Amino acid sequence: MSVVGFDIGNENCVIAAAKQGGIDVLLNDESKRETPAVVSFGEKQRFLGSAGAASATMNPKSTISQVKRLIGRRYKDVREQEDLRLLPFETSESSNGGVLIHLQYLNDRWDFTPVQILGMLFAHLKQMAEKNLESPVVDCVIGIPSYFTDFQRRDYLDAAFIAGLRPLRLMHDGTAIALGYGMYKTEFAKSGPTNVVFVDIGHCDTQVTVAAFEQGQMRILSHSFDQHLGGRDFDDVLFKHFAAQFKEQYNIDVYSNTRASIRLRASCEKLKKVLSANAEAPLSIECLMDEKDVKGFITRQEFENLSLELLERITFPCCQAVNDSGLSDDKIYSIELVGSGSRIPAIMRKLTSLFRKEPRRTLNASECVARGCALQCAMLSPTLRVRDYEVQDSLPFSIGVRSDEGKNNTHPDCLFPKGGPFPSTKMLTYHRRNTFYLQVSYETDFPARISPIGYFMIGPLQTSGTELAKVKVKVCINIHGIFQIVSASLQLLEDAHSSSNNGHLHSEKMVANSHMSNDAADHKSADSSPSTTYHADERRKGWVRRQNVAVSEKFYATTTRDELRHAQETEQKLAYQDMKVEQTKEKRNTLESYVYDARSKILSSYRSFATSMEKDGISKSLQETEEWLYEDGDDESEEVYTRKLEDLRMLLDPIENRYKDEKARAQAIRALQAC
Ligand code: ATP
Ligand code: K
Ligand code: MG
Repeated sequence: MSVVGFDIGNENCVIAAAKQGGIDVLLNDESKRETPAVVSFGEKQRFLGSAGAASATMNPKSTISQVKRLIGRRYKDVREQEDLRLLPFETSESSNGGVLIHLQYLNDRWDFTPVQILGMLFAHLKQMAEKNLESPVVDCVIGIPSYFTDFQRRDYLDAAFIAGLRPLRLMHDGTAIALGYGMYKTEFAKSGPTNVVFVDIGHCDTQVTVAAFEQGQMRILSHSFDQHLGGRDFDDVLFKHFAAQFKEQYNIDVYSNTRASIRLRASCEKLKKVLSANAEAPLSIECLMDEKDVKGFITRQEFENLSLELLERITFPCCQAVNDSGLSDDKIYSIELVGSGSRIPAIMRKLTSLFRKEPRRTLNASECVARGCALQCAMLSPTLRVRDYEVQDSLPFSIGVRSDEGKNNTHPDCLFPKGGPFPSTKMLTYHRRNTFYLQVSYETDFPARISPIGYFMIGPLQTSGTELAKVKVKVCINIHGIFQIVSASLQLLEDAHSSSNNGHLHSEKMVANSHMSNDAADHKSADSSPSTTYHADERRKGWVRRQNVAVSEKFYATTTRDELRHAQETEQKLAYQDMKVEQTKEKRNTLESYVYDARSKILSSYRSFATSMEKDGISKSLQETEEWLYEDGDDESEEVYTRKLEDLRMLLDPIENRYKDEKARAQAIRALQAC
């Protein structure tokens, strides 16, 4: 079983695999280290990753990109609407308030959730990794932005499940980067913590993480981010600039034309990259709109002037992260800049003036998230031995638990404060007569719009109904950063006589839900079933009867078990269709090469083994097949190609046999003569 890390970007995905000797980044079919995060629906099959990227301009309505932006988001959210406006495919609000993607495929109308599309991308990456590593890939660690909410994290697990992956951890991108950076740096061992700021600028977002490295361990001190600031926004600055210019100069409105918009945006992205290495760059697009060729030109200086506001905004999450870490400037050892969006030279300058220190680029800017994830996977997986190293992450948000009777708590509302370590478990105590409810939500202003996380029903309680019973609820923020109720139990004090008849005495033991389980199939927790254990309460000279209480959970807008199973079936069907189409293409190619091969053999090696009548017949058949392949037979079923091939073989096989017999005879004679 292989051990891999996935970085799913808005633009690019990277897969890294841990091996005994170190970490390798895997190559895709085009021998590239980065794979576009694209799922495209062709006429008969899907094109995933690199194969799909080319379709973005050809087939914009059926090409899904930036699916990460749609995961776990509310359709009606203003920022979501802004994102959707940039995407050319059709969407609507799903029944649970999320996004639904509509497209035409295989003569049908399909509705896909972002989770399903992400599942397709995962399945593609899984397949790629398996092909590369020549072994199954199931266990993995997947990078996620630190700003991901509970829903988004659950959605990621669901998508991975659809693809048949089992994430051992969803890991904050910044934490993965820090791990890859610090784990093998022995110079950090000696003299107290070494504090490093990691700035990751991707396609759509900017994330800043502060980490403290010590001997054998690292601690994350803070995470900060701007969810809406990345390379894409710099493309947009250029896009707006040229859209206005072309309106003036050529009298075309690219905003009114989807295809023209996509093409101009893609050209602006290229232009931006050119400006990272050159002081000026030309833009030229043939037949952009209304049959007009357009030309433009911009200097790096102009581009930087247009980007002033964006450059300024990069400083905010940096200041926030340093603030939250509680470190003074002199305690920061270095600033590491990663993410391909950070390759704009002005960003380096801006950060240098902010930190009064030039950021370094020690890490591979595009691969460090995947590498860190692979390393974490190796640490969590039993298949590889890795040195002991402790990773302590920090919560990006405060999470609170409120019960329906607010006052009756023995704990603060904000149970898991921002900046606190996780994974983390807490025991809560409630005094109740019967079923009660817990409301779990984010306590911070952000993400206020999606502040509720879930709603939990604890009960029924098997009590007399008149007395208050003590209920202990064990809750946690698990390794994925997801809130869970691990168990709930009722504590009843009984005198020694009544319960000693019951016989079994257990030490404190609870039947936990499958929450902490790593089994992908189990990641949707089932409601717990009640069961009873006892333990001695020495102090009170009696027995505490401990009875497990059922917990049922209701999350806002999540995929249900049934939906997930259905999504998995759909994925298998679609994957089967893709495979069939690929096989058909292969059969067609086999037939085509057979025709060429046979023709040349008939003219050369088989020449003297066939009568001229046979030769004429075969040549005619080959000619016919070739013509058929380019006309009526261009798009036939696998079975038809197979049959055609067999027909040709029937004609050719007798001649091939004669040829082989003759060869064998000649060889035997040679062998005899040699004795
Ligand atoms: P995200 O982290 O937002 O999910 P991602 O991980 O796919 O996205 P990256 O691959 O880190 O993002 O960065 C992609 C961005 O980097 C794109 O906007 C791309 O245009 C930009 N980029 C790539 N090369 C350069 C360059 N040489 N100069 C400027 N920008 C570049
Ligand atoms: K990436
Ligand atoms: Mg990224």
